[in-house]
Amino acid sequence: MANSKYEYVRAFEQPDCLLPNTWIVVRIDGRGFHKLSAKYEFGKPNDRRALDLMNAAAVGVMKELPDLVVGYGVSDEYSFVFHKDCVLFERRASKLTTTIVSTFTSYYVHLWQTYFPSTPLSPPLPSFDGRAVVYPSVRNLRDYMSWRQVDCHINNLYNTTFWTLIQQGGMDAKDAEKELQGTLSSDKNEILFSRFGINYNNEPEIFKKGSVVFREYEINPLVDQSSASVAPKPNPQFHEGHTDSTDAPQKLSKSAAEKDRKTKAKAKIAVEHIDIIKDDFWGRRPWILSGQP
Ligand code: DGT
Ligand code: MG
Ligand code: MG
Ligand code: MG
Ligand code: MG
Repeated sequence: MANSKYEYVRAFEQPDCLLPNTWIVVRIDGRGFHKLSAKYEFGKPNDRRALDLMNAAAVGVMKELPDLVVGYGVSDEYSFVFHKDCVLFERRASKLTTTIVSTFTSYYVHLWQTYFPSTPLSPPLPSFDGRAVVYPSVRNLRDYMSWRQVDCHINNLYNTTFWTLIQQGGMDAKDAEKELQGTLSSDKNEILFSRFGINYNNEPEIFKKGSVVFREYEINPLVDQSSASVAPKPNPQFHEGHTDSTDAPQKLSKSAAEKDRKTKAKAKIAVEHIDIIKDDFWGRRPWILSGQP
């Protein structure tokens, strides 16, 4: 690019690179989805079509960004995790976040018709905000994921009971809210069961647990879960010079990186509604945290 007298303005651009060697989580959230869910008459408290659409958009994001290792979605939000060794866009927060937000939004709008064939979109169109947060350890990252899944459970139990009191119990919103004030989980389970014959455990997993998206390879049933889930094993494909005793970002040799890229591109993206709090999920899929297929 030719020099011009205007070029000095470039110095106004501030760097926003995220701390190296940390897990990057980009969480996006639907803007004004309270209103949007009313406009398109989403089922209450959960609309299966809306959740399936969120998941389909997340699969699109995972396909386009092979640096992502896992995602977790609930309600109108999705968290996407970049591996700690990721160097995409020099780890610039704004580039990572805006790329995810716009890719997700594009898929969401593009796929809308598939999930809501009889309700075409009209302005104001769906949009999402996003933020990037870094977590320095696997423990912190897993606690973040657990936090979102516990949130899903707490909100879903509340919302399920609230809407059952209204839809089947004939209460208005104010009375239902009053009824639930100060109740524990066990009280809500009891209300559902004794008054409405609903066993909360039998509610759909997608509502109770949210959705986790990840690249699927052959599952390993015999993995020692305690070690695999907390400390990913080093991969023999790594160039020499990388030793376990340093915390330097792991760098693949060129041929290994190419193979890695191909394997990731070919991998099926799985969407599951399972527990991600316990070790089992991570232990059986060591490639998620190791970042290597
Ligand atoms: P925001 O994020 O500050 O722009 O505002 P909202 O309205 O998006 O609020 P948020 O993100 O805290 O809460 C999500 C809203 O979306 C909440 O009002 C419930 C609604 N929503 C999400 N999924 C469903 C669904 O499956 N069914 C129904 N009926 N509503 C849903
Ligand atoms: Mg928000
Ligand atoms: Mg929202
Ligand atoms: Mg939300
Ligand atoms: Mg450009």
